[in-house]
Amino acid sequence: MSEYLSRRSFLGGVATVALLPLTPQIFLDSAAAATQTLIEAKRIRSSKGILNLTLKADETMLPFNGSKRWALTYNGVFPAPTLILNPGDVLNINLINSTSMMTNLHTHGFHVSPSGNSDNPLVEIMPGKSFKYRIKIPKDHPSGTFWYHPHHHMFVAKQLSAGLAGAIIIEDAIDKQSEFKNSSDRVLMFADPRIGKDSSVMDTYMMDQAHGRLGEYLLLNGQLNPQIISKAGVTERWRILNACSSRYLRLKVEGCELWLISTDGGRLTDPIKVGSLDVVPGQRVEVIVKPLRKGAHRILDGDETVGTLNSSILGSAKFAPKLMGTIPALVATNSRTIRILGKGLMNMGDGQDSHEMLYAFDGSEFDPSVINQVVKFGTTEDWTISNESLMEHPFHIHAWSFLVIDNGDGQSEEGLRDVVNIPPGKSVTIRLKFNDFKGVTVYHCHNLDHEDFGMMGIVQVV
Ligand SMILES: [Cu+2]
Repeated sequence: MSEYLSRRSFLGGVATVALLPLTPQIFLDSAAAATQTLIEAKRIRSSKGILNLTLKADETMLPFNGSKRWALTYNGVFPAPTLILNPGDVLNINLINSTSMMTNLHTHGFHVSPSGNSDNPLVEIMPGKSFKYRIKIPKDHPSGTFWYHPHHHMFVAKQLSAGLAGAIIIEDAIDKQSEFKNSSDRVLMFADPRIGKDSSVMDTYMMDQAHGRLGEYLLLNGQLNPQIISKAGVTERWRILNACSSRYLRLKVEGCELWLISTDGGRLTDPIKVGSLDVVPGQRVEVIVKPLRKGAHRILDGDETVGTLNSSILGSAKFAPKLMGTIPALVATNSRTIRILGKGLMNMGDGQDSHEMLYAFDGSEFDPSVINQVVKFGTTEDWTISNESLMEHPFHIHAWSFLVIDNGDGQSEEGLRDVVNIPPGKSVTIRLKFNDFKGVTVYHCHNLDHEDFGMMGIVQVV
């Protein structure tokens, strides 16, 4: 807990004054903001095992708080459409790049091939060009909340924070059971875009990137402090996604019980009651929200109100599903250590930061021609990521989710993850089974400015 709080106070205090703003402010009309009802992204469902979709990445002026703000979007909206798929489906996406930068697409959390025109982070789509993705989802793929966003090295933080992101839901038979089916099933995408009238919102400078860029406001589905209105007899089921480039979230809902039912990689075996939700950049959690009284309940990130739940019902709404999920029991036969060297940022306490400029794993910045880790297909490995720096880094690997064996405090964590926080001065051990796919993919820091600096490596499964 202390690491999150220290980072929050660190970023929320001295540092942000120096970092913001870079662009002309849009002044906020809080009265107007308070009356907005949450808008959820359009849902596009697969049919007969296929979902065909064209996504156009382009510059867009989005409505914001009675005015407009500049953004990059897929198909002119933020959040981009939510895609609903079943295990065994094929997802065909024709991505048209109408931006002025190179881009590509990552299906974050998917256990699919990382090669060819599947979830390949090394694809390059030049401005004005398009690329046809074909992503085959295995028949035994877990149900869960995943997402899509660009992944071109050196452009990830600016493109994501400017607005290129959408959710993906994989549904299985259990989602169609009444307990899950009779729920609100909302996607809540948290993002903190910088607010301005032109593309200068993407401008940054070295210290800004060293911290990881933050936006002025934490928005919920692109809205400032929206309200969620619950319906009588409908369980509030929230799929929470941290789509911020760098911001760590600690979420609570006043006057409500929170029951965690899924982490990044799928459902838990049983719901777990939690007091708050730590969601680091890139992570997802799925929760059941049970109000303990009728009326308005503030949704908080730390002490800040980011939305409201208006409930006409009490928490007596039952949620006791017969089936949840299965967490694999894995035994590792090999282990390796990846080191985060260099001190990173140091708060000198006088408003100044000292900075050791090394954002890399094992001291080597990302080089697309270098294979950093070679793993034997079918094996299960323990990876220990040791953080010798003074900063937190959210560690992410593509294509394979993992168990957290040691979270840095000697404790394991529930559920499957594909992003895990590595606290400063700690070592975190994750367990991964490299099954189903061979090929090359990446692991990286999901503070995306760090990734763009070179905090990324290549793993090859042979
Ligand atoms: Cu990092």
